[in-house]
Amino acid sequence: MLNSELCQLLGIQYPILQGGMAWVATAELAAAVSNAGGLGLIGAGQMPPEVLRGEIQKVKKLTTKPFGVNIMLMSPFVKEVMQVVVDERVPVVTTGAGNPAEFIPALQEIGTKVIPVVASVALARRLERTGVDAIIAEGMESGGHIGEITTMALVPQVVDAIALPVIAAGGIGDARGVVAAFALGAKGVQIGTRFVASAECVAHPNYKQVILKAKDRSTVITGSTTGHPVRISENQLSRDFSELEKKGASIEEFDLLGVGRLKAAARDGDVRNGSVMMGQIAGMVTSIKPAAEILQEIVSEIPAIINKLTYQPK
Ligand code: TUI
Repeated sequence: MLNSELCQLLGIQYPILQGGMAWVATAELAAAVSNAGGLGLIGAGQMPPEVLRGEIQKVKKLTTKPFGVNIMLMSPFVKEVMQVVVDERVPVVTTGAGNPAEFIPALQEIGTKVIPVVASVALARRLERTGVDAIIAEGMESGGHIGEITTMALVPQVVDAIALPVIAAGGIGDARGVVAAFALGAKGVQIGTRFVASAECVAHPNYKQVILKAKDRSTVITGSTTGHPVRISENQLSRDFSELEKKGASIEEFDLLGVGRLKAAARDGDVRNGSVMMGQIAGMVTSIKPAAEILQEIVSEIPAIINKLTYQPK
């Protein structure tokens, strides 16, 4: 039922990618999603290159299926991390938080599929000309580093602007979201927050609990004034950020407050002063399940959702 050209392109069963979330998406989660028929990804975040190599080698032991690495382009190790991905011949690379143009030729030379995340039509157009394989259009419903346009508005505009397959991301957490994304013209979806609440995800139990307890309005956007808006759960850290913004603090002051906070939340469980990145769909995530079950549930509910799209008088 759920199929598209993305499945052939990436060698996967379902056109569902797992978000490559820093400190959260490790080898265990990536392998679980890939083994279940989606595309699992390791979130490289700001990982040192040799740590990433270890994670890649672990995924290779846990699955024979295709997998990917998300490279966060603001990482201080971005060049070294790209080299590791090339050395290890990672099948798929997604990128975030910047323009990956300079890295694309080296990846494509070894046959790696390159799928950048964009938050605007302009960057989607520019990257299409560099020969990337697909584009992820990420709306501002997502957790973490975001753009300024919603998924509902961004996806159809990117679909109209380029010929490449578009993968929708941001605010998608169940079969309804998948069907909606396909209605907007997407050929696949990327799901992040819902997979954080999975058994295989290494995020600290406190972090998962924040997602399970979340309501629709539990996230806030911090750092808009610095040009790097980030969606996180509302907590002491978000209030501290908001105070800084009111004082008109510099980008340096923001960075200082932000350093190490994602790890503090995701690994040490400090959900008060740490950065609990999660998307707006956190409010509908109510249980922790194995990643394969999450994927199967989404896929199996799609036919019923499609059936309900047309009015059937009784
Ligand atoms: O990358 C993400 N989400 C993230 S990355 C992250 S870790 C982090 N660490 C330190 C500082 C900030 C974040 C947590 N969440 N999503 C993909 C994404 N990319 N969303 C938006 C963008 C984006 C924004 C602007 C992509 C390209 C872009 O263009 C810049 C340009 O050069 O045109």
